[in-house]
Amino acid sequence: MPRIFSGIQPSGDLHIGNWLGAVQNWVALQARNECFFSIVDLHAITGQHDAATLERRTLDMAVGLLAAGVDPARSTFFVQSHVPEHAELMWLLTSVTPLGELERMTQFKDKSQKLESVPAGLFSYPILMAADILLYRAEQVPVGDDQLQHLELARVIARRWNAQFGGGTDVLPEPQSLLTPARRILGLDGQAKMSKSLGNTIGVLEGPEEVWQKLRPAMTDPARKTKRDPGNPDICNIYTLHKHFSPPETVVEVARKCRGAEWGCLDCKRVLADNLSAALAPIRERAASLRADEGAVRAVLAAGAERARAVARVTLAEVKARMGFLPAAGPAGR
Ligand code: AQP
Repeated sequence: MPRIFSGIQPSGDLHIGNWLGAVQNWVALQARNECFFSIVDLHAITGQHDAATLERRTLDMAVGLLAAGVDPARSTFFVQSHVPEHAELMWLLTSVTPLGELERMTQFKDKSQKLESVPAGLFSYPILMAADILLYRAEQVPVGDDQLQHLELARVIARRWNAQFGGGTDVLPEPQSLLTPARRILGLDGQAKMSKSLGNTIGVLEGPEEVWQKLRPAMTDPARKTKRDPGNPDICNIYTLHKHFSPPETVVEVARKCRGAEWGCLDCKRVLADNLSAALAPIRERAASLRADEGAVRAVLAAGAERARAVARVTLAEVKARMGFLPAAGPAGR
């Protein structure tokens, strides 16, 4: 079976952009692939890191993903920092990562612009992402649009490492991306990518009232000033979300009533709020029962880390051997 790796940061609540762009795909891929899914907490400290909330957010992310359908019986599901080989491989890969490539990363440019002091971790984030993938020799990586450039860098790193140390073989295979049709979901501002750190999200586990309170002020067609003006659904993010959450006949009705000014934006949002809440209701219900037994969630993550480590140790040992390190003898070598 093809091997897949994908990760998500516990930098905030699981949102519908993550769900449509990545997690729904993860769930579908489990049936016919060997999947490794990780909550990448080491990545989360490259942004606004709050030590007081990291543990809670990591557990909440685990609950959200399990509730969304990640199945630990079929997939290896774990927390990145529980597998120390990720950080070690990252360091080894820094030796083949071109500085110029890191400087080109648009996510680094965007995020660093907003900071007074830029942590080095934000700059080297793509090397850790490459290590995450290459540690499991994953062939495919389901991602949204935003991660494509990082994935391309992971391919460059694999290529350079293989050329230098692979001895004529692709010890670290070059990973391919797997995109969903929802590769870039916009936030409630209708402009930026829906992003945990931008506060423009709808959480997968939010209840109907919270969803409605967030959708009510959300951006629509900016040219539509009053209910009596005809709108243009093609430039309206609410209409895009209808395409993901409403049945096809409703999508057609929304477009017609928007263009004909039969519905105001609030009417249209009300229908979306109901459909979106209904689609996510089974996930919310499963999350509530998972929350009631947090010990079981921690146990799932512990078992996943064991399985992940068994694979990670083998790759790391081969990488170190090929890079010429003296193998550790005694307990340190086990
Ligand atoms: N808006 C989005 N549309 C489609 N896909 C998205 N993804 C994230 N946002 C969207 C995909 O979700 C997966 C997990 O993302 P992540 O949390 O690891 O990193 P991210 O892309 O940086 O997500 P956020 O929400 O924007 O987090 P912050 O604000 O902390 O950086 C990835 O596959 C991603 O492509």
